[in-house]
Amino acid sequence: MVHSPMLVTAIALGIHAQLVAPLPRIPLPRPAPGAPTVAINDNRTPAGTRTGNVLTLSLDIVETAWKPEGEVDPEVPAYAFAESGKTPQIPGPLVRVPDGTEVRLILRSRVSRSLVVWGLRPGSGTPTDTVQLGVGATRELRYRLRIPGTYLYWAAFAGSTSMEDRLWLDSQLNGAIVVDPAAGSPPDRILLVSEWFLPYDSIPNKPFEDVLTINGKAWPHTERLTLQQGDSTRFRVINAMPAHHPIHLHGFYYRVSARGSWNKDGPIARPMQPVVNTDVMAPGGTLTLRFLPTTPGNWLFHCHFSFHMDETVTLSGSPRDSGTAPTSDRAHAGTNREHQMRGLVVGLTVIPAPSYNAYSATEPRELRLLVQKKPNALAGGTAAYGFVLQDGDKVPARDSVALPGPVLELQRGQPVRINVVNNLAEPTGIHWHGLEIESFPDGVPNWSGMRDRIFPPIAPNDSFTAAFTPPRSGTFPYHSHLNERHQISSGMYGAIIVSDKPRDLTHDHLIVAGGGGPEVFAKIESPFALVNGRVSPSPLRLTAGEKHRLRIVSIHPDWRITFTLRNDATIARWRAVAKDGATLPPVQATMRVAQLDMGPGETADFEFTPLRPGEWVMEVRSSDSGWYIPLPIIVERPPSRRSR
Ligand SMILES: [Cu+2]
Repeated sequence: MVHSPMLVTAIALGIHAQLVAPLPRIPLPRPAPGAPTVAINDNRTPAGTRTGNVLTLSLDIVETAWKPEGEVDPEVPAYAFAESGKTPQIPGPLVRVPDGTEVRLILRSRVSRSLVVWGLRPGSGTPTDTVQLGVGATRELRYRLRIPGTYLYWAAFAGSTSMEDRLWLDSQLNGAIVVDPAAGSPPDRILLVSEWFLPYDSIPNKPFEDVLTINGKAWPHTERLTLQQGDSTRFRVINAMPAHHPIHLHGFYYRVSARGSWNKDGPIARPMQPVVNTDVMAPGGTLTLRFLPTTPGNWLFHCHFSFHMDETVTLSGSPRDSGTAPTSDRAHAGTNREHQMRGLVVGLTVIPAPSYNAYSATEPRELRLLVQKKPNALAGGTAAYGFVLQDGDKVPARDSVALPGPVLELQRGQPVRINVVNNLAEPTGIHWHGLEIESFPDGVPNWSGMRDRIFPPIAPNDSFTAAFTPPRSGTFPYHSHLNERHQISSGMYGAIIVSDKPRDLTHDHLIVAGGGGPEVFAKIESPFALVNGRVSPSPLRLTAGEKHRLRIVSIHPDWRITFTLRNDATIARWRAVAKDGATLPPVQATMRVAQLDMGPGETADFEFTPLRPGEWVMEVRSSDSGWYIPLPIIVERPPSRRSR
């Protein structure tokens, strides 16, 4: 298939259009007449028949009709795997066996295109281990699954060389493979991420239709998971897409016990396991994690790229074929639906334990945080949306906006009540990302909270008070959790620093990289990004021979960002001390090269001791698009020597 260079770039970057005008929608292909309807696979029931250590499995590839969203949303054609004689499934049938099982597989094509199948025999690490499947062909395979882990088998049109070649018809040929250790695995859930992508070169600004799903459904139609407060929960996440995903869990940290790829996996030794609330999955990657849902209520597990969880990735509203005008529920549904979450979001409801007591606190500290708008403040003349803290009775100017938002300096263990006043002309909701607090103040409109007490969007001219007690010292972002691609891009982000004692600002520095205006599809070379609120940020001043803490917050909604601390000659070395606000255990707090790649929502703290005076720079660079913002770092002599 041939795409325009811009589209190829867009696919490669995983960046999609920022739409200003109403969406031009694309006529969708229709499923073939009589195509079987797909069954959604929750990945709980292993396929095939296992006798002793032999699994017998027969898989067909068929053309199907699939509803990745709701009942009134479009139905699209997609090839899918089916166990012979059973309903085709998206994702494909789950292959789950104990280590050492022999697989006797019959693979049959019932479609009109030749295919190539990858990953049936994972663990070898050999991506060239493929099966060619001609039109109507049958192949019989025997092999042993030997290395415990989480994997993906997948297929594509013959001639494809990677997952990137898949667009829509072959995009759902994905299935999970789990090889359990002989002793078995604790209970878990498998979440497989896939994309159905229809490019369409003749409509500028919206040259595609796209839907992203988890186990075959997109939010708000993804399976809602019910967990018990205090019950250890395990997920195996499989990314069947050629794009990264910063995977964020609200309310809790998770422990990563394995990071793999579709054909290779292996455990991380327990002392080295990252404990994080956001982790970037690689294209084709897998992530095995567990967490303890210690606080009841509604929580989210989602991709933190705004364009993987918003209207960019829904088919709702697309005409179903070229002869039909848009008849979607969205076309009839008021403006409220325009900004709801879509795509890669899973809702978790944690049922309270009998011992649960609702949060209460005495003598909270009161903060008043205004959400405001300043016209013409950003690239391209767009308005900045952002925050400003009110100091006492002095009301800030209605158009005052701090970029990034003011640092919320909180004290560990001290109750706080943040009164968020919405001075925008649109609703919002503010999320205190990474803080282990109650669900209700967590800030996801129409979701956070419990039972009949659910957080509503903060309406224009209304306010909301988030009451919580930060339990842990560290660096966290706060940001809008409504219409994120617009509101976060426009400046609705900042840092929360929770401390045990007042910070020494001469040795404790904050670097916040975030949006600098909503991106315009045709201008993706432009930064649309800010570091500490500026395109040319003010230098940080450090003292030679002394230890400094650098707190890095990556909160651009659209981009992964690479941070590199260097001078003309060399990249610096620094000591990692915290990730996502959690202090690293000593074995992980190692000296390392001062360069890292961070997705939206991640924070990382480092200790840096520059040995002598000089000029350094923190290079802040989009990992994908190449925009670059240098943050100068000036290392001065210690005062004693300076005064000589
Ligand atoms: Cu994503």
